[in-house]
Amino acid sequence: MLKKINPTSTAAWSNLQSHFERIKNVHLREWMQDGERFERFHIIFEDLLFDYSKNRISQQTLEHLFDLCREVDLPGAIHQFFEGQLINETENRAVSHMALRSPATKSFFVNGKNVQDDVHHVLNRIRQFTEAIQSGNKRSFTGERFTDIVNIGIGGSDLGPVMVTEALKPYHAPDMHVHFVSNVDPSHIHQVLQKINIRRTLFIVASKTFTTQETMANANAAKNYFLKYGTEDDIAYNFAAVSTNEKGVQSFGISPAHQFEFWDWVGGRYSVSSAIGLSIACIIGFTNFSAFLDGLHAMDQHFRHTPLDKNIPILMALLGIWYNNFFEADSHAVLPYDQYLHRFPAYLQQLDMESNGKSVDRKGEAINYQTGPIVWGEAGTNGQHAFYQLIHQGTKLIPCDFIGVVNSHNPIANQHNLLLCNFLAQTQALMMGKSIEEVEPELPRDQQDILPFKIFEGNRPTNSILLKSLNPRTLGMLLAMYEHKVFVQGYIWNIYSFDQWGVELGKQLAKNILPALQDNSTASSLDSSTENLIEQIKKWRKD
Ligand code: G6Q
Repeated sequence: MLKKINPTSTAAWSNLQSHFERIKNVHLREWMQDGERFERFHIIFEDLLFDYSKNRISQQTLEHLFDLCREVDLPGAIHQFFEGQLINETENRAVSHMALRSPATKSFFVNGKNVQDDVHHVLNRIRQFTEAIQSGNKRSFTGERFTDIVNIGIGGSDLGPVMVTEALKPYHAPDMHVHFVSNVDPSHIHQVLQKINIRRTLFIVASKTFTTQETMANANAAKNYFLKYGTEDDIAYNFAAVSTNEKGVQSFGISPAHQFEFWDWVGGRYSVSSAIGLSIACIIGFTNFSAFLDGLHAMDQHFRHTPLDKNIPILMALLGIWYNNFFEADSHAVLPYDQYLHRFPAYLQQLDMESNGKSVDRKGEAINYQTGPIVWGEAGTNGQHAFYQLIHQGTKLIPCDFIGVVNSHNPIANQHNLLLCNFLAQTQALMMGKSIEEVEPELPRDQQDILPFKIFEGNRPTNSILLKSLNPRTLGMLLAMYEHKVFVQGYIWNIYSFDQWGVELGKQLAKNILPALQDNSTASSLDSSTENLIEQIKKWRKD
């Protein structure tokens, strides 16, 4: 059981509060007078650099934050997490995605059982399967090679594979394409079916439960479309499934040879390193998929064994708490300066907001302090031409993570330098701002009236994360870094990060509404807005 300590009742929290009052108006320009600041406030771990010097902190701030970690016994919680204890208490499950990328030679216990044989058995099957797909040894019902993979899944069974396959596009097998269908909107599957040749397509139904409404609707649509060309028996060739629900998969008609299992100790949004990554392995090949798992594992080890003051996920988490709970920042922007990472903010939205968007603590009591921030973002430089105005000059404090990649896969003229100079300039501008004294001399006399609008307050905090290059290993490291940041924050906020009861109510109500939309029955006990919207939908359908 995780400890249940209200962070705001700790001595460290009170010290942080008084410390905040003392330093809240200090400008980053002042902090930056210290020429050693970068030296003290950055960490290089393999090919990943984390620079946190552009934050509104002093060494003293960090000391108070480390005291908070010790007072709530964060090291003890990390130990419980890696020991595979049942820390997802509201679902009575362990949370052990780290086992999925742990080497076969090391035991990894989940609730007292060493799971490494199971994990590596499935990994071996994934290796054989993906190698057979890529080599052409495994073929479609027509005997043709597979050229298209369609992953059908949603939420945790979609966002990870989408993000990773996009991020690792340079590693895709030539002449193979991967597609994703997630939305129950029939237009989504329609668009994908339009693009593929059914005779050369492998459908992967990715669903932990194999009962998710959206996924089952799309899987059935794919099956019905397939049956126009092939027979029921042919499904065995062109469909595969990733699930914990063996029975459900079998009754869908998928052959046991194409079933890949995972376990209830893998949460949906933490499942990208499980068999849910099958579509990734098919498209980038098993060697690259292994390198991705190794990167995740390397960061797991860093998180587990590195002291607080050198531990990247812990520092990221503490900085987030500092802004969220003391500066009252209510959102956090993630801004990747790499086009291949364009789905990274969407992936993090689920990871972070579904985990830490909670308002009841581990004792079951309502919380009276802020928990998870709103996470959002967009690839740079596109974001610069859209919403950066608000980050620079709006009324809200928005801490940002800038993520840059040093070596581009596609060096074209000086474009990559143009990208990186924007990355660096933005973090500099957010930090330094532009004072009245700096603006004034630049403005012609007859334009002095616009002077107030050209001032940048600055003092806007950023983290800079640099990868030497974007490859399977560094991507794995980046991803695990955020996974563990979320763990640390949720633990300190005294919430349960690994359940998601908040997504249930809407699903339940949708079941009640569906019959009313489909026929003339009326849904029970509806409010007047919903009732009238249903009426209008029906009326416009008849028209
Ligand atoms: C993630 C959630 C959720 C889940 C989807 C899909 O942590 O649990 O996003 O991944 O609802 O669920 P299935 O994989 O069971 O279809």
